[in-house]
Amino acid sequence: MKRVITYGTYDLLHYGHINLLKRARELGDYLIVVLSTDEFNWNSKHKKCYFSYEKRKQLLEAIRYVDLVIPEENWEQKINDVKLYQADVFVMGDDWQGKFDFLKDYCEVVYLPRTPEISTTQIKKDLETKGEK
Ligand code: C2G
Repeated sequence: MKRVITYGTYDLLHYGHINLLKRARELGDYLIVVLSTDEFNWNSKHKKCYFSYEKRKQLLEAIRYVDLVIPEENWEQKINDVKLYQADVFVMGDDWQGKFDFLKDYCEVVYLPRTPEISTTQIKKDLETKGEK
């Protein structure tokens, strides 16, 4: 069984995330999503999530491409995760191009093209603008 692993916040889940998860899953037989906890997002990524970790986990677990959701608590856990979950492929969107090449010593590293026109930031901006009309 070819195991794929990917990381993210996945807040305000949108079709760009789904596109990524679909393609990641197609690279193997089993997809693990390591989901940033609320604390990690706030302390290390300076992101305030709209949905809590539990709600974001619930959403991801409902996606047909996702087989397992586990917490991402720090930047340093990836090597251990790849070993512990026996991941064969590490996948991220290409906004992270090159940032995780150190994992090539442990597994295949694949950066997939982002879905360009959608982002959580854009959604929030659009909602604010619409709210002003
Ligand atoms: N993504 C995408 N297209 C978009 C938006 C996001 O392909 N329009 C991808 C990102 O490249 C990433 C995944 O969807 O691979 C999750 O995106 P985020 O939740 O923004 O993840 P991020 O905050 O970048 O967290 O340790 C790594 C970090 O946890 C990554």
